[in-house]
Amino acid sequence: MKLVVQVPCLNEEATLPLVLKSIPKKIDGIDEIIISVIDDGSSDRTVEVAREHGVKHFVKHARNQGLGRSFHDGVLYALELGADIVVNTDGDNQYPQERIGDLVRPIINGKADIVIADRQTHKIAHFSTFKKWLQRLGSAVVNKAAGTRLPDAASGFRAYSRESLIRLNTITRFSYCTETIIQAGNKGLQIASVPVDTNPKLRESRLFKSTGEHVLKSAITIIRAYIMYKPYILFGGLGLTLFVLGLVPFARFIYLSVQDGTTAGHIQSLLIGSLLMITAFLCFVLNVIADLIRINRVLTEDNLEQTKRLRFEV
Ligand SMILES: Nc1nc2c(ncn2[C@@H]2O[C@H](COP(=O)(O)OP(=O)(O)O)[C@@H](O)[C@H]2O)c(=O)[nH]1
Ligand SMILES: [Mg+2]
Repeated sequence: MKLVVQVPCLNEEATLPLVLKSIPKKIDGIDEIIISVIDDGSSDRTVEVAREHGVKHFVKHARNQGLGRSFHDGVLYALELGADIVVNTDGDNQYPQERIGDLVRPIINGKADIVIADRQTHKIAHFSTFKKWLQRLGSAVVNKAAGTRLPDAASGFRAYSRESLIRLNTITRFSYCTETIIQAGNKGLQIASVPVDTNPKLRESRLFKSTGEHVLKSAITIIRAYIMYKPYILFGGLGLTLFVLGLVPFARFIYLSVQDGTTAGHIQSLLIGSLLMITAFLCFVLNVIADLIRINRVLTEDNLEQTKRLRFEV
């Protein structure tokens, strides 16, 4: 079994040595461990530092492309190297690389396709109560969309089997974390969780400058995932709500018109009711279109899966 440990890096010269030194040299059940560094347009000495620490495999972006794209390119590179398992860890030494052996175990034993390290965010000292609560809420929403029960959906310390990587197609550019879970859940892949203790924080998150930005970007990713995988929940739910709301003014119009023996003075209700009904109808139409596009995407993804199998066959 070949394991590729990939480290996406944007200016990580200070912390990368700690990460590289703590990646195990030997893991039971793994014959070869390869480290690959994805340099996402770093302007510091990240690449030189990695070389000095023995890294031989690099994916390089001349310009910053974002973590999502870096993950995507790193995965294709690892598959080209013939990886059976790909572990992703961050360059800021947030995650305990010593635990990579435990992370890959369920995949080696055939018990999981993807393993996500649970950072046990409720125990992290530097997370505020609000951030911990957000973390829980975020994970709950992702689990709902994916049909999973994972404690920590935003963790970037993960192991993926070759099979899962052939089936996943990430499109988000800023982060792949929630997207891969929602896709994997909807494709029936088995996702396991392993509790880990995180290392002390060495620097602020660069992915999100503020909690507000984090919430907004995560919300957009999750809404998009719903539109992609469960359009009926969004459009169907909205359409049904508007339809029921539209019935109220209609009922009012009919009731008052019969009682007064004239429609005069009640046309406003009819108008509002019609408007709500038309909007509800539009939602149902959108639902049908989204579903048709979803069917198309399934076919395209099937195609991509076959292409990847041909390309990465070892
Ligand atoms: N490739 C790439 N990596 C990034 C970018 N921003 C952050 N990273 C890397 O992604 C990982 C996580 O970033 P970090 O700032 O620690 O965000 P956190 O996950 O919120 O702690 C680190 O290894 C960074 O080097 C980016 O724009 N591109
Ligand atoms: Mg970090």
